[in-house]
This record gives sequence, C-alpha cells and structure tokens, in this order.
Amino acid sequence: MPLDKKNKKDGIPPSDLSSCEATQQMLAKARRDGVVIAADRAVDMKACPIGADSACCKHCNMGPCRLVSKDPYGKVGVCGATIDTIMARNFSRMVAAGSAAHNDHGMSILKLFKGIVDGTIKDYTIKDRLKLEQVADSIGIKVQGRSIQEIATDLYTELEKTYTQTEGEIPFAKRVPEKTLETWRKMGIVPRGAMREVMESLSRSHMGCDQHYENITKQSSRTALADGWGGSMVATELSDIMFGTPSPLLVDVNMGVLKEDQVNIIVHGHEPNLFESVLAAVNDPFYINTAKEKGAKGINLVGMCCSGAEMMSRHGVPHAGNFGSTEAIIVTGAVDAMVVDIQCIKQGLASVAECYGTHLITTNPRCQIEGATHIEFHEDDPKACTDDILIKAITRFSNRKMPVEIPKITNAGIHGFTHEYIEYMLGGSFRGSYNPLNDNIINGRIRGVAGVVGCVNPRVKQDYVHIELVKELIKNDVLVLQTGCSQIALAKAGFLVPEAAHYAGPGLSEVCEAVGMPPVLGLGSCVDNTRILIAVSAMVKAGGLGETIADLPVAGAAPEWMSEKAIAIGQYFVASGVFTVFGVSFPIVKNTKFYELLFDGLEKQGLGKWGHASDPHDMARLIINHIDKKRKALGIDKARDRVLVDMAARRELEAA
Ligand code: XCC
Repeated sequence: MPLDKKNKKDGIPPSDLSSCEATQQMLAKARRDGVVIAADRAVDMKACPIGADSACCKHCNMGPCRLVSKDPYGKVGVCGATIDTIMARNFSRMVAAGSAAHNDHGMSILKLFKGIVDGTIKDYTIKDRLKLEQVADSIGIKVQGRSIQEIATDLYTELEKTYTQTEGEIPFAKRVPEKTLETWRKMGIVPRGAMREVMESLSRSHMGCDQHYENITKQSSRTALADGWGGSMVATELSDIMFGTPSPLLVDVNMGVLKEDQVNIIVHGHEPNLFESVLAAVNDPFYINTAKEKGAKGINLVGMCCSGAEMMSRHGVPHAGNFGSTEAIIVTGAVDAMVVDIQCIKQGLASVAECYGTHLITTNPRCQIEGATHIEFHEDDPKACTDDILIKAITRFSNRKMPVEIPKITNAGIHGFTHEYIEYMLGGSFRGSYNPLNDNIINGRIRGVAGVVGCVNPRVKQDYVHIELVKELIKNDVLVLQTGCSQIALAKAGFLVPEAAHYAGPGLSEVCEAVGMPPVLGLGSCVDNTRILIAVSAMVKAGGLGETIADLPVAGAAPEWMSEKAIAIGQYFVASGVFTVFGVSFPIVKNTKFYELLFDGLEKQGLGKWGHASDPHDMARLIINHIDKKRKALGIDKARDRVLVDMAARRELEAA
C-alpha cells in the first residue's frame, strides 16, 4: 500500500505522531519503504463528526437517523427517539461489546481451568495453590482440610455462574465492599450473569424497546460490572492460579528487545494460554538447535499489548511495545513471525507483514484475518500449533532477504505488581495490610491514588497524553497504578523504576524511597484492571477512608482510549464509585440530559462519574481536584497543608 505523493512529501513529522522514538524511527522507515501504518492512516481518515458525538442512530432501517449536535433537541429520529435515547443506546452497545470481549476472554480461561481440573488438558497445571485457596475462600468455598482437586472443582463450578447464571448475583459480588454493594442493590444493578446482561443490553437497545436514557444507563452499569467484577476478574484470578501470580521483576521494554541475529517471534493479543505454550516451545532444545543450524544464535520470544504485559509480569518475557507500535515493529524487517490471538489485532498488520515477508499467524477461531496464515491453537494439543509456528519462523530467519533495522532502544523497568504484592510490600509478610497505604493517604504524604490505564490511539500523539498525565499526577503526590498499553508507554518513558521517585512530589517520593518502590506501579494487562478494583476494595476495608469506594480519594483515567473494552472498563469503574476521566474525544453531546447523567448524576446516585479532557494537564487538574474534594469530605484535607508545594518550592527542590 504505497503512500500517496502528497503524504510522502508533506507527511506530518513522525515526532508529532508518537512520543516513542522507536516507533518514530519505524514510521520514517515505513514512509521510505512506501508502507502505510495506522499513524498515517489516521491523518488521512478524518473521524466522522456525527459518529464522534454519538448523534447518529443506525439500529433500524427507518434511518440511519442523524441528529444535530449543535441543536440536540431540535430533531428526533424517525421513530421519535430523542438525542438522549440515541446516545444512551449507542453507549450501552459499546459497553456490551466491551464487556462481551472481556467475558469471552474470561470464559476461555475458565474452560482451560476446567480442562486442568477434569484432566482433559495435560500441558498446563495449577501453579499457585495459595491463590487458589484465597480466591475460593473469598467467595465462600470451604478450603480447610480439602484437596486442591476438590477446591478447584468447586471453584470452577462457582465461577461458571459469572457467565451462565440468569438470576441472583455473580460470585465475585461477595468481594465488593458492603456499602458499595448496598448501593448497587438499591439501584438494581448487581449483575446476574454476563451472558444475561450482555443479551439484555442488546435487547433493550433494539429499536422500540428501552427509551429512557436513565433506565438504559442502569443496564449499562450492570453489564459493565459483569465485566469488572465478572469475566475480567475471573480471567485475572484463574490466570494467576494456573500460570503463577506475578511479583515484581526487572524487564526490558521497547523495540530494542528484538535481536538481529536471532529468530524473532512476537506474540500479540490478550489470552495468555497461547503465549504460555509458545514460551514452552521456544525453550525446546530441538528448536533451539534447529535455529542454530540455520545460522541463528537462538530464538527470541517477545510480547506486545496485553498478553505481552501478562507474560512480562509473570515470567519477565521482554515487551516490544504497545498497540501503537504493532505495525511499526514489523517495519524493522526483523520479525520472523507475529503470532496473534484475539482483540486489538489491526487488520493493517496483514499488508505490512506481507511487505516485509513476516509470517502473520492467527491462532484463534474467533479471530482470522484475510491474508494471514491460520494455524488453530488448541489447549489440549498446543504443540500441533506451536511446532508449526516455530518451523515457519526459523525458515523465515534463514531466508531473510531484506535489510534489518532495529531501533536500539530498550527501557528496563519493574513490572508485576499485584494487589497481593502491594499488601505485602507495605506491610511485610507477617502483617501485610493496606493500613500503611491508608495511613500515608490520611497523613497527606500520598494525596490519593489514580489508575492510569488503557489504549493508545493514533488520533493523538502516541504515549504523550499518558506520560504527561502521569508526570503531573506523581508530581502532585498521587500514586499511580497502571495496566495495559498505558503501562508500556510509561515504561518506555522510564517511569517504572524506583529512581523515578525524584519526579514525584516530596510526600510520595518519601514513601517510595522508604519502600523502594517506583511512584508508578505496573499491574499488567487490561483484564488486570480488576487488581485495581480489589486494591480499592482493600483500601475501604482497611478503614479510615470512608465506607464505600466512592468515598476514597482515588480516580481513574484512560487518556488515549480507543476500544469498546475501554468504555466498558470506564463504566465499571464509574459504577464501582470511581471518578473516571477519558481523553481523546467522548461519544456524547454536551448540554443534554444523558451528558448530565454520566458526568454528574451518577455521582449523586452514590456511584462515581465520568470526566473528559483531551489535554493531559486539564485531565490531571480534574483528577487532583476530585481527590482533594474527597479528602475534604473525609476531613483529611488539613493534613496535606504542610506538604503542599507551590512552584517556588518546587524550583527550590529541583535546584537542590
Ligand atoms: Fe488494546 Fe489490551 Fe487498549 Fe491496548 S490497552 S489497545 S484494549 S491492548 Ni488493554
């Protein structure tokens, strides 16, 4: 796909499109090679302004109906649907799609767990027995005096209800702080089972069904909660049980993890099952020897996106970059095979891979791509797939014809934090607890906690909004928890190391130095956002910061979001009580009732609320103001007076 001349001549400088220097280098090379990747396509493809405002309804054939954002109540759809109904329905379908994606992922993890339990799957085992017992115990399964097999069987049976149950409450509702759960019960938004909630969201948003934006939004909350406290949480917890709960380790991130003299295999996607098996395969002496016979020094396995983040956290597998770099990395010419499973796999990869002779291999029946090679992966016979992948990658290495150009950039950082590790790190193994964190919030050293997560989006400069936002937050003593592509952005910017404490305000840096932790803690993939839910629940339970998640001085942000999964995540954080700020643009028309509900009304109902800002400094301001508002409501605002830093004090500190 060659660039048109105009774009080639006048193309926006790569440094304006990405903060990631490796991606910039590859974008420049792609242009020289006449290859187009998403960053350039986004420049060429203007976003549809009506869709961007969610002012269009295409749920039936009387339309599609377009309303006018500047005069939102001037028109209704052919059926009479108002702007609020249309936006609430569109929003609910985004939540349903996002929740479906995470629940689908969680179900496949559950299926693997079942296979281990019933003995039909032999290539995987239960690695973390302690976590198995903890998770079982957390939902009321008896663990004392019982065998692993018995506990695991009960856990499988119970967790299956997360998806299939049609009445009642999903199992992990038992982990929700009491008062938060009470609010949900009053509002009727405790999820029954994910399949039911996703189905009902689609049914209600069908033409001529639910036409009250408030009622539609309640169902959106329920469907989103079935993701966060449902499918995603099952995915994280069972993955920990099967593959090991992460603990902090030093890992290299960025394109420099590719090795010119080795067979490079990238696994990119979301479910760790495939990646775990590829990891086993690349350590098979037979393939290592075969690669050496073909002139390679070895086989180099690296990850990208979310499954990459999980493998990095659990096993220290190097990570080559986030969603914004998946096409760009193929431009190195060094990728012998890119193996993908599900979600966030750009179709554009196929043509880029073709240009550089890289094998693009799809492995999952739910995600095939025209032009890619499909080798289906089955957990009960993983080698049938992984053997084929290795043979293809090694053969491509021995036939490399094109020059290889690998950006020589790697960034070492500490990854693999979890809710469990935070507890241990702060309290020690005998008195592990969240009390020290709460105490430091109460005494003002830590102003609050923010989860900065989610995608990168070629509509904005890659990584830039994440980095600037996080810098501003830690400077103001806000401890940052990260997952997904956002974590990789900050890792590349060098913030996931204890030394980054010097970017933090005096209170936060004091805590970081005392504990030896970075001011930015990486918790893994997007389903691992549930680790943040558990962490905030633990903060409520530790006491001193209110009774519900909504009382805590915490906030969330997805500064460069793009996927429907991000909207589902945003809504489950909001419904859990967290103020959540999204960047880029938000699919909503201002000065409408639906806007008021999402950005204000939900908070009045006892939940969290949405915020939006595209500028990272505005975003930081919104978050810090919210944290301060919550501190004030808790009566702990005074404690911070002595650690407040103005610009003069900051300059003094910097000079020192
Ligand atoms: Fe996808 Fe999960 Fe978004 Fe990254 S952050 S672009 S969803 S890979 Ni999860």
